[in-house]
Amino acid sequence: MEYSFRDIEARWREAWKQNGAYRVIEDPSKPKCYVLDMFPYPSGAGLHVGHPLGYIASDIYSRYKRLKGFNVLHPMGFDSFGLPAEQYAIETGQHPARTTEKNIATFKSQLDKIGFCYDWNREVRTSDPSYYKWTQWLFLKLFESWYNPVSRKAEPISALIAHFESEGSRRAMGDRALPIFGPEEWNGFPPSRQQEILMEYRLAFSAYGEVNWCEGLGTVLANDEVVNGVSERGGFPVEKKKMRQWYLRITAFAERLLEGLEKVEFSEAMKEMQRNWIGRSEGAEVDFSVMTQDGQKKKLTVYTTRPDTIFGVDFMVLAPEHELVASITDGACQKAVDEYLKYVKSRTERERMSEVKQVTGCFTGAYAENPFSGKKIPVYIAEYVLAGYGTGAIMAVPCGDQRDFQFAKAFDIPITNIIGDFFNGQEANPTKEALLQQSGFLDGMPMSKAIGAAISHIEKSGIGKRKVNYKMRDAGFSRQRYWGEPFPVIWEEGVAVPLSTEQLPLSLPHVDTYGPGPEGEGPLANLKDWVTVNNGRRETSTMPGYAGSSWYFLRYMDPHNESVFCRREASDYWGQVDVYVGGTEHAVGHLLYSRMWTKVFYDLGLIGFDEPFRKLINQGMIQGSSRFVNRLEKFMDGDVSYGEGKLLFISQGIVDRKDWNAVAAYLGVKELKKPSVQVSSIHVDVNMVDGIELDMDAFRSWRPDLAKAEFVTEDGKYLCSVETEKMSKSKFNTVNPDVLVEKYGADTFRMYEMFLGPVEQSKPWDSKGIEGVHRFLKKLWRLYFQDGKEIWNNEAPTDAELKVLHRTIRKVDADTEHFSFNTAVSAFMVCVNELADLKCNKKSVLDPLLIILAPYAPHIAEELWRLTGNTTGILAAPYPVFEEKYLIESTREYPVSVNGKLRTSITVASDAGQQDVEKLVIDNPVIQKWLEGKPPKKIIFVKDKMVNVVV
Ligand code: ANZ
Repeated sequence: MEYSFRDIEARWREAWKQNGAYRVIEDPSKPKCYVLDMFPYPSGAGLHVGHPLGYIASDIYSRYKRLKGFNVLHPMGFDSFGLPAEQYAIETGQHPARTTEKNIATFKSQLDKIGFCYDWNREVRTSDPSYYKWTQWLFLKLFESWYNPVSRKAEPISALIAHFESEGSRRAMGDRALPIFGPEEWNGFPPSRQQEILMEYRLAFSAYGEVNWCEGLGTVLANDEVVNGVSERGGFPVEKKKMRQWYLRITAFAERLLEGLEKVEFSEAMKEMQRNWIGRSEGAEVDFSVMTQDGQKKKLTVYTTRPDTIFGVDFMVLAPEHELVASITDGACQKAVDEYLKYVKSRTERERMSEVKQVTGCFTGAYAENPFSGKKIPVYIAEYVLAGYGTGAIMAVPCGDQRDFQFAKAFDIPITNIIGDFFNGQEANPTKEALLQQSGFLDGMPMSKAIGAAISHIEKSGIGKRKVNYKMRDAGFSRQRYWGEPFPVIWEEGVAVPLSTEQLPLSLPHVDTYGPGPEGEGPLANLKDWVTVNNGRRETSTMPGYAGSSWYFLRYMDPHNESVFCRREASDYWGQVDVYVGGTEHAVGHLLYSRMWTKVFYDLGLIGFDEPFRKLINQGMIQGSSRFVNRLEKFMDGDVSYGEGKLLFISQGIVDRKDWNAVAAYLGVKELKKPSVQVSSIHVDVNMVDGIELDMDAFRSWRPDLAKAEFVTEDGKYLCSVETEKMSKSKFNTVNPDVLVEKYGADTFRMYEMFLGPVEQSKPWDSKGIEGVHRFLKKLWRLYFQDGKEIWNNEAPTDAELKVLHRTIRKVDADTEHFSFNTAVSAFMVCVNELADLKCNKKSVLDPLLIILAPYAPHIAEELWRLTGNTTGILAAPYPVFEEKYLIESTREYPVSVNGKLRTSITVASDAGQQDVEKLVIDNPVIQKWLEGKPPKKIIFVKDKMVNVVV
């Protein structure tokens, strides 16, 4: 019997498929465990070795939990709507549905080769109408809900309507600035006005928002498609344009999203990223007053986290978009202000926030009055104040805030120092420790205390109020694209009317072109017949990528249900995802959205838990190890150029040493005087490099343009340079798992990926070590079969063998539970080496070893398990229980002294007592010599220490 892994693995995979080994059903008699991978976007490029890292980890954990008696849900599916498929369609004319289908088939075949225990019966695809029917349905749930600030819960919009009818708006507003009305007023509003007001409350709502409009491309662009104010593709100018958009009111959940972080096991770094994104800050809104050009006194409200610094305010800054700008600007300043506004329009929000080097702004000619000191202060506009944050206006304190300081310097504004020696005149000091000076009633107070005192004063005197702000914005939920879920709404005279459940799914209609609509809407706008319905027009945007991924973990629980998105009994049984494995790139997008959706569904009673993921494991990135060759661009000696027209590559060592003579020799240059050489470094496919040595023939046949390549080598070898980079097709550093699985088998591949290091760490890929792991599995095989002969047996184990086994069980059990898979792999290697040394071929020892190995190397484990006579699958076996007793040493060496002098040692059973020891001592030939035939006076036995014989 040989370890013919190809045959073994193919056979078992087929058998598992045939007998549905990975089918799971709800089974209340067993505890459940839900292990989930972030489902992939099926890109055209297929999987590289970086992708399966997390999948292997979760697969090991799933199998492990199964062996431990859990009913494990471990599904897989595809996040199959999205931009790349659409982009590809635009370029090639192929329908995204077709390319998506093809890509999924590739992904599945690649995944299957690695031997994952997915229940494919539960596969979901977000672009399937049977799936997005429920995405649309859940969207409508959000649309038909509002956030009640009193109960702090999402509630049906009907409850809000009832509330308006009986009480009016006050208690429903929270601290949002919304229209105030009483019940009579509400009841008197025309229906369209009522709908307008309800839209201000819905959790999925429509409003006018700014999009990146690119006239040149005739389309709306996502933020990351805009670089320095122009389109990434084509370099056309991009400007902000107001368009009707859908949003999710995630800001309503800011506080609960923060609180929820205390209940989940995410890494501290991950939690911090979410907290920063939510960006909670505590402070106050304060009203200053300002005169308009036509002589009216207006309130100018600022948001500040430092009301203690209010006596240090030297000027005010409004966001250029602030509504007061037009009415307060002085005639003399109008031209400058207009020009400045034009400049700001060309800037993205990101640029406005990040570029601090250059201070820009413009004086409006207006003055405001400080409500505390009565001081007159100039009002500016500047891009560093953002319209969308706080109130879009600030009180500027140059001694305490660096941006304000830079602005004051640039615009020559005198600076008031309220912090004494803490301010050095060279830069602002944001300290909270200084004792305040020149600060009226706050004088002498430490700043940290003054914050509270200032707020109390502000509230008491009616010039403002305490205020918590969040950086987070409501999430844009419209894309002017084709390949996404259509919105299940019809616009009837400006009112969004939802489709009924019976009308779902609203299928994505076929289009012939993927270009935008006439006003920059999505491609659906071009389908006149589809858009126009009886009483109105369909929404032509589609939902963003994160719509389908916000709830997919629920659909896996009940994937084929046609009457509900997920039966309550199913979600009650499976509950939260116990372990969620995926990359950190989804830290703030996907994870926050799915957390919000879960909270809404929980509030509405659709599910019974309000955090979707109990524990999150972020697998590290597998980086590519790129290889480069040096192409000769220019070889000059003085004015003479050599090697023109040649495609010449120079081995790395030669370039490193600047050994141009070697190149000269190759080019037939007799004597080199003043060489000047230029080479460029280009990526080569890592698959044709062994270590750093290039396979020159493979290189020549890589591409037709390289067929004539020549090489200046070192000792006949062409050596490449190496760099660690992101693994990507464009860098030619991807390694396809299929190739390694074909060469070494899935078990080796799985174990090797784990062996590379801790799952959560990023690390460069290197195929070299895979041989070692493969040898380990062969060695395991040789414990059973040698030279084609069976050598395993049914003999009873020895203490030493049991000790090796139980030490391994203890380590692998704990390591697997804690996701420390690399150390578990090492433990297996140590164990197999030790058993080989002990010549242990006993089924009684090897069986338990196979069980704990099965999560890691399922195929070989199953094969050996069956070959040694086990009749049921290894996944059904119980996980071996570690027993301490086998690790306890059964005997012990004792030093034996005679009258205090060390004479010999004896081996004593661990549980031996005084009498046993005395007998051993008296029988010992060395001691007998010292006794000279007489009985000893006394034998002193100190357990675990020593024996002393007194003669
Ligand atoms: C006076 C002051 C004095 C401030 C001082 C800071 C330091 P968070 O919420 O932590 O980011 N600010 C308020 N609204 C702004 C906007 N729309 N655009 C840009 N900046 C804005 O910080 C809030 C602080 O950022 C506020 O407190 C305000 O400046 C500024 F020594 O007010 B502060």
